[in-house]
Amino acid sequence: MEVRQDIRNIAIIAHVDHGKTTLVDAMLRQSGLFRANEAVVDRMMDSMDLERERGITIMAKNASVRYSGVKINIVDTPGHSDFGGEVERVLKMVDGVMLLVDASEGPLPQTRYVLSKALAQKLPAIVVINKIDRQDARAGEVVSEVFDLFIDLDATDDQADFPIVYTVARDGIAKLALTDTSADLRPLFDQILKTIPPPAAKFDGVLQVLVANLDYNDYVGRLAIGRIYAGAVGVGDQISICKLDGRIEKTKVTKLYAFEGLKQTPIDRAEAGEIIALAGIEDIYIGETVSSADDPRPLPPITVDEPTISMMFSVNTSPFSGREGKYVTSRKIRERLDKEALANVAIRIESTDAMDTFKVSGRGELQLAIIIEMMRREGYEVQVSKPEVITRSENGRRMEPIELTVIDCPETFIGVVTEALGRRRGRMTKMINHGTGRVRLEFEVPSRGLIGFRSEFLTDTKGTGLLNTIFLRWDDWQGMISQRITGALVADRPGPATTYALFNLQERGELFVRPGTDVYEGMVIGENARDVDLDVNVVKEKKLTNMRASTADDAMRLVPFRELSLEQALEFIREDELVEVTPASIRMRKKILASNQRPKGRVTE
Ligand SMILES: Nc1nc2c(ncn2[C@@H]2O[C@H](COP(=O)(O)OP(=O)(O)OP(=O)(O)O)[C@@H](O)[C@H]2O)c(=O)[nH]1
Ligand SMILES: [Mg+2]
Repeated sequence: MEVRQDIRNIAIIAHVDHGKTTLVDAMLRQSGLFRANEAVVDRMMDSMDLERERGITIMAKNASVRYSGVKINIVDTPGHSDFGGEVERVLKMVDGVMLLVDASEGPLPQTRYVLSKALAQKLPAIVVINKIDRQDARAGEVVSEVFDLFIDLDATDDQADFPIVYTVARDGIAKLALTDTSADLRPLFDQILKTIPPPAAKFDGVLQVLVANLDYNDYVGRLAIGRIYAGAVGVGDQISICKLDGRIEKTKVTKLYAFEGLKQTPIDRAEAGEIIALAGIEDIYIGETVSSADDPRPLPPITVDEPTISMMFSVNTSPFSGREGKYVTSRKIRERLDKEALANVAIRIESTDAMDTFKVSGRGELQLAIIIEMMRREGYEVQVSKPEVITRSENGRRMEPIELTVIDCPETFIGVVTEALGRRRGRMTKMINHGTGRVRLEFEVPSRGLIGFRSEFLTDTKGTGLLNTIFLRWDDWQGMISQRITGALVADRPGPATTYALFNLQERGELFVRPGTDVYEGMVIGENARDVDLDVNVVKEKKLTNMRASTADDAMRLVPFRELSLEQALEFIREDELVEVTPASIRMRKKILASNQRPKGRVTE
């Protein structure tokens, strides 16, 4: 093994929102990549539309900066637990991590998860305590909580002897002690060069590149991103792709890139230790190895944790099918889902007994909702079922996933939250009172009980609560958990909803449609306050009488209807209902549309 001093490879990992992407921004800015007056957006790495809209990172991405003659390749990762698979696989590209922790919130479930993955790969960590500018920052305490976390995760002495850097990512400031004065990130850059080992590899060995990420570039199409573990690669070289199924495919390198700042720059040749992107290879997937043409040596494939939740995706069978989307057939849907699974190792697609239905499994509701949202923006129509947890059987016993649920909320809500989680078979395991008026509660809850919990929780805590969950273990099936206890208001015939009909229905419960919305028989148009489904006529017109009717419509004041987002609709539906998703609409419907074929009765089991 030899080392090369001119490169460092590092990933930035943390719980959601602790400031990873903001810190990468500051690092890019300070490396002199942009002209002083050049306008650059915030959170530059969050380049996908959905990332910008939601303010979260969804996919891991590469960038690089140069400091003191050294190229630092940085991988920004998502912090939301649903995208944990992204973090696991990109750790294969790096020699160390920056573990970011919010100076007020301290370590949260995903901090633990990503740290455990980094420790398992024996990566050294720099602990970065970010947001020390917060009014409620408690940096000292947070450092000792982080230390406890390392110990709890069986870190080696070396790992637990981590350096600490304090930052205000938003202002681009880093310091080694809270009392230091500093105006930039130099202390952090210096610490990276000091702590993160330079890549070690066999430079004259047989070429081995593990593909850890895929990307697309408008000019050259698909890019396979990975680190060169051994050997070197140049444009024009003959190479082989070691496929996941054991096949070896020969091809030639036509385009090779390295990361410079936010961009991929064409290069002629790269050596072990560097992170590169290869273009022009159509069928290349995550986990495959690029190796020499005549002596192919595959690296162990990438494995990530198993999915915990699944949903059925099927062809839109509503009467409105094909009205708003471009792609509606099962073949199109299957192709799109397969493509997703190739770029996203934490997703699984399976066929089912029904020809036009596919089972899609992932790490959480958000991850699946993001896939649906991307599909509808691309012009797909699809209908999806209520998310279900994946169970397994061990020695003939049915097991289900249990999640550690960490809640941070004002003291006054302890009662409602405990009660709500109790109904969902949650057990409180810890309660910490910081003495600030807020408490931290920890529960063990079956994943099943958490489906649809988030919106209830936000309502219960008047938007002030923080909720974080993470897979803990498999355990015995915890028994029945009741779902939505209200029924649905279901349209009994097609047509446009009328003000008159909606006005008369609104006292029964909350409505999801506005006057003029086209409905069909079996479409869920509202929530019935009682625990039965109710077939209703929403297209009814007022009978014309001899009386002049001009004032009547004005007098009918409608309570504002509630337009459900995709995630809210997924949380709302019951087992006998579906969400219909098209580029223009999100509708909810009964699985069985015809009223006379639907079983009637109370919806509670
Ligand atoms: N007060 C304060 N806020 C910060 C600081 N750094 C980041 N933030 C804010 O924290 C929020 C989250 O920042 P991001 O950089 O998107 O966090 P992230 O860790 O990349 O989030 P995910 O990728 O979704 O996990 C943003 O509103 C930032 O402006 C800081 O040093 N101080
Ligand atoms: Mg981010």
